[in-house]
Amino acid sequence: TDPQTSNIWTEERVRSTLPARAQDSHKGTFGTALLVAGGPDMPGAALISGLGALRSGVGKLEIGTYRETIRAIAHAAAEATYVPDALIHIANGSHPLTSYKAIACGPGTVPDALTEAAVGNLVKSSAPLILDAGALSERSYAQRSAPLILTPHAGEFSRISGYAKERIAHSPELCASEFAETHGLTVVLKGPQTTIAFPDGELYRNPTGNAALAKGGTGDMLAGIMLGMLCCHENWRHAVLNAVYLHGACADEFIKTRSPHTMLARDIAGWLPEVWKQFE
Ligand code: NPW
Ligand code: AMP
Ligand code: MG
Repeated sequence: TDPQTSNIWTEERVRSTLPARAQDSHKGTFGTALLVAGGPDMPGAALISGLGALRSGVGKLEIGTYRETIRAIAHAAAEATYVPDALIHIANGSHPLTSYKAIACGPGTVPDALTEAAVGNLVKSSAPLILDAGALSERSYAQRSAPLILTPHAGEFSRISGYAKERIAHSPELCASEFAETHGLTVVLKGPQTTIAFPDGELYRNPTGNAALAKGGTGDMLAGIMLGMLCCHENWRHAVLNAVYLHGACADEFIKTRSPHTMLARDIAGWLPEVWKQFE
């Protein structure tokens, strides 16, 4: 069993940490988020994560993706602006990263050399950075002052850590916190009970969510929600924890009246306004 004991991120903690949206604020108050997501074969991941971010407190959202993906999704995520061929421009250093409040990379991207090169430059930026899905790889992480947050499921976590899947299944909390402390980053180890391990050993278990989430696209949605939350929370740890909590709470709300078999990842963004309000 894990020597480390986790806290549960409770409803009370969510209530006390969700930010207000100040009456005198403007979009600049919340900043611009960059979401690098989607590929020719996976345009939906950019749309799903984009909707998650747009629903979660950003000031402005830029979606960095392929030109054909922009054409495919722009009508459905009309509030966002777009950075064409972002991976290429980030990888070769021609897209400036200095103005972003937070960055997420990975939903719907493939873990190839181009993504690796882009991630290498994203890690050098000074913004809080979420790496998910295709942006997750076995690599070393240069020291950075802003938070680095990895959001793997158990399969991805095994791939990036080298830990056996059996070990992760048996001791998820120990594995997540060991990796987080060793590499000085935050691990959101996703699963039926998501574990959140911060680099200083602080450890939480998320109590929300259900098997309606066991479906393609839900992780992409979480990455987007977390990106948006980083823009509206002052405390980045609260943003991470509240994103995981509310993502699961939306699925819990869904199955009160509908079959878990039928939920779409994008339904989470549909429920979020009502569910978030319940905790404000
Ligand atoms: P299994 O299934 O037990 O044999 P991959 P991915 C293992 C994008 N998407 N949860 C599992 O083993 C993503 O953003 C785009 C899940 C298998 O070997 C990524 O860019 C969508 N898997 C890309 O697709 C909608 C677990 O891990 C491997 C696991 C690939 O992402 C779908 C799966 O990992 C998707 O989100 C667990 N708890 N435990 C879109 N609409 O555009 C072990 N595994 O191969 O990285 O596949 O997660 O689907
Ligand atoms: P991904 O595998 O990246 O698409 O992410 C899947 C998302 O759904 C994560 O947030 C998981 O925690 C969540 N999830 C998947 N299966 C379950 C389940 N059986 N119960 C609760 N949450 C789940
Ligand atoms: Mg995923």
